[in-house]
Amino acid sequence: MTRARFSLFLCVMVAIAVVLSPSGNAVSGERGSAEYHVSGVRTVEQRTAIAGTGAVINAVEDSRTLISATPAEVARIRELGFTVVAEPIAAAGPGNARDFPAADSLFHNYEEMVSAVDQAVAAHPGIVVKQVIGKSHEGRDLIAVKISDNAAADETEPEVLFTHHQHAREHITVEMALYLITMLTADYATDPHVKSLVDGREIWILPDINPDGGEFDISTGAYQGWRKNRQPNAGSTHIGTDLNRNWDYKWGCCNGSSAAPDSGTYRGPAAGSAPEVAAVGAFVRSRVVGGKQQITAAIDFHSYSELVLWPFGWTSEQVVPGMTRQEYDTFAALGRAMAQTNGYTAEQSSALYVTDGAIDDYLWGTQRIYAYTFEMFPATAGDGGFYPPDEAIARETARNRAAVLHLLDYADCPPRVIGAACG
Ligand code: 0X9
Ligand code: CA
Ligand code: CA
Ligand code: CA
Ligand code: ZN
Repeated sequence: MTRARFSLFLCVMVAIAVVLSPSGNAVSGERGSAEYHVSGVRTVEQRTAIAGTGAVINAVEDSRTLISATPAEVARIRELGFTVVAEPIAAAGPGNARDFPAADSLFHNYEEMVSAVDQAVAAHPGIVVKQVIGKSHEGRDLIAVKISDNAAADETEPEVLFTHHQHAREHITVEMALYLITMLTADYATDPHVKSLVDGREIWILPDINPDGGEFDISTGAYQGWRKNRQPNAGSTHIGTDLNRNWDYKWGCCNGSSAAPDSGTYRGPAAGSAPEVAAVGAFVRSRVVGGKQQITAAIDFHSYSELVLWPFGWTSEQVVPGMTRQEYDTFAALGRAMAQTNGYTAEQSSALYVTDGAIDDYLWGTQRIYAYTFEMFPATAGDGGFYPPDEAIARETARNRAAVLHLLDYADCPPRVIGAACG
């Protein structure tokens, strides 16, 4: 609906004291796209066609696919011959809460995340260092936490990168970062495996690379279903770039993102146009020391669907320029080994649907970093989708402990996982 009709709608709804649906809840501006079911979807080609309209694919079920989409994207999916049915929308809560709903208070908002990091630095000064690597569009600090022995010094140890919260509504990924910080520091004194990895690696954790989107998502007391950052778009009233379509490798190449600013997968006007992507990208490139990228392995955490994904996302092919058979086999073997530990499904990311401009393709394609995407709990919309209850945090973050330690184990030489040598 138009902004004017929308305001009228809002006034009427408030006046008659009816509980507002979030699609009508624009206290802080526009909400994320509405959610739908597309039925009869069985193949990756069908999903890629649906994603090609710019719709966000949220989950893949047996024959249905759950999406977030604008009205124009829904119309295009219907033109493709699919049946698209709107999902019921949860009721909204009180306005301007600027925090998680009380029932989900264990989740960390941005300020709580920063104080948790500061506490870890204070409690373990030798092995935890905090850096500010840039600012979000709205001016929040983008934080990197380094964990290693002699953390203040740049030593010649394999470096590993964990990135979190590219997508605003995927709050459990921030909890994953805080879990890793707590686990690596608390277990350092008692667990020889953790100690040897902290001593022998330089571990970079970026707990929240889309703080503006995350704060917007919880700004009203009702989840907004927001995905993108909060950067305005020139010539459009619609806000936000999908950070995971804005990376500078085959950006916009392959119908795996949208050119429309109102889309959930809007790729931005240029690669790296989002300040958050620009800052994290510059940080990654700053880890090239003496001509050699120090970071060898990475995980970018998302939710939901319980998946371990590897590049490339821009093509359904396994072996292409930029990915040899041996490199693909390394990705697959390490990915499957990690999935063995957490029970997720392991596959090439394009087995889900084609994406372009995603971080893992960038990290591998330009930096030769063995970069994975994890889609965390839950597996299905029925178990909470993007908004699982806070009771799930402890279990579902610890669930990835062994997978993360496994990646750290192989960070000295990922191809070792298939018995291959390193250069
Ligand atoms: O679409 C995405 O960016 C990821 N799914 S999410 O529901 N968290 O938005 C999946 C990305 C898969 N593609 C690559 N990893 N390249
Ligand atoms: Ca909280
Ligand atoms: Ca060190
Ligand atoms: Ca180093
Ligand atoms: Zn995501």
